[in-house]
Amino acid sequence: MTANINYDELIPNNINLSSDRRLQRALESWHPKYINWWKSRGPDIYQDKEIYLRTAISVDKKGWAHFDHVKMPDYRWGIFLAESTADDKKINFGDHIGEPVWNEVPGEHRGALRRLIVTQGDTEPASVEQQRLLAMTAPSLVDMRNLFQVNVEEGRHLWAMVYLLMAYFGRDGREEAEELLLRSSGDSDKPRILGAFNEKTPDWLSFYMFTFFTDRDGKYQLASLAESAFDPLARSCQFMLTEEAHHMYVGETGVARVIQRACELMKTHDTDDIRQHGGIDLPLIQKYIHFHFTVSEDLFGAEKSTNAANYFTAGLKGRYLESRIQDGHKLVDDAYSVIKRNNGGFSNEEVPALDAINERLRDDYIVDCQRGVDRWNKIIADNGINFTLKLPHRAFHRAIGDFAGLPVSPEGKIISQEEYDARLSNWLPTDKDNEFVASLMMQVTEPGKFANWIAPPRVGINNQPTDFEYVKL
Ligand code: BYC
Ligand code: FE
Ligand code: FE
Repeated sequence: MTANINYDELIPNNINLSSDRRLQRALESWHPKYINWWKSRGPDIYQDKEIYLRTAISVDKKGWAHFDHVKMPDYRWGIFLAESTADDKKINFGDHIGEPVWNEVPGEHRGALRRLIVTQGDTEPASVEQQRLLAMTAPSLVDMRNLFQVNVEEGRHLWAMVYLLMAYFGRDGREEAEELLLRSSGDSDKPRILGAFNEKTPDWLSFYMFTFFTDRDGKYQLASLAESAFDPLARSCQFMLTEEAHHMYVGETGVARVIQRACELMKTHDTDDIRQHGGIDLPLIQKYIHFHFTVSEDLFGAEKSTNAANYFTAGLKGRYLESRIQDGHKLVDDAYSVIKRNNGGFSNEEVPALDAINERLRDDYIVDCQRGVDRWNKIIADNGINFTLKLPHRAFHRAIGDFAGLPVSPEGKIISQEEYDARLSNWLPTDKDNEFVASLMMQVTEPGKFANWIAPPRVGINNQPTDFEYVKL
């Protein structure tokens, strides 16, 4: 394993793949199936166009990226693990704390690890499928390029999980690798595993919200898996996290630019009703936040989870930044405060910390989301406009866990089902809202030009100007 990536082979890697003929053959036989999947269920158009993409050339913290125009099917998907931090790396939580990390899968944890890796792997191609049609309505070339960059990297994240399955799970692993290409986002027979990955991403506001909120679940899940005692999983996830940062950046700046444009239109036309001027109004942005935040919250699982407790105790999946937490890292006698339903309202309750692993990660996630929302609100305030975007109460619009199906307002009030149903169209995008957003989605392909509903980005990609030819059409 080296920092530099070998590009001389069909599958670029830093794992010395050519020395393991069996694994190399397994991956090489999966490769054409992957390309097939990419061509039939990846980006719908522009597969033959040159896109200004970033490719990993090293797993070093600095200078790992190389930028060039490439056609997407020629993108070098490969297998990159972060370098080992120490020769004598130790497990840092759970029952096995202090023991050396594993380079093989212990028999007793095989099923659980496989399940975690498959669940993680399943989300990656799912998101590519969800975003398949977006290029057709890209608001600019730089946005189209960002979409494709996210797509090829999610494809690579699938490779990362498929590598683990094939290298460490034998025949079962090879079967799971096939299944990852057979399940399909939104399919009624063979859907993707987790709820959010079967939703539609029909327009660019949804895309930015998805990359802000749902890719951020990716950040927190990957960070937890990066703590794993199973070291190949930990190091795969560490490198994936470096790519994840860009996806969330695309989401945060995308929403920020929609907000900026909304504010400009409000000021120019001296009205809140900017739909007539082709802008996306702030209340509609709020509705999109409600939707994408809540389906992403569900991705953390139930508030109390014995699955999560077992993963932690076994050392398979840790907490966010586990080694920075000041405690014994075993949690056997610890408590954690969890929000519960209580007489028509909510209150906090101490529960065994081991059972609350999912909830704790969701807490970390919500804090991170709020920081982004604060930065969006600063744009509104800087424009002199009196409006505040908010994250809804965590019991609002949930489908997983204690609050699933509970009629709760975004402010956190439990209301009657009738009132909830009557008011839902004020809180979540309606068909009419979606149609309106869809009506704005018109492709803009002239370099340096942007659709009317979104402000240009402040900076281009890799220090290129915003009118650079990011996609050669
Ligand atoms: N939808 O005990 P619980 C990313 C099921 S995103 C459907 O709480 P657990 C990316 C659950 O399976 C990161 N079902 O579950 C982002 C369980 O079923 P069983 C993805 C759900 O296992 C953007 C039952 O409910 N990575 O990378 O503790 C673009 C009880 O739940 C859902 C991972 O998720 C749901 N939302 O927690 C591209 C990491 N939630 O056992 C990529 C790996 C729960 O009763 N996965 N269920 O049949 C995990 O760590 C865990 O599977 C979960 C669930 C945290 C997801
Ligand atoms: Fe990913
Ligand atoms: Fe991502």
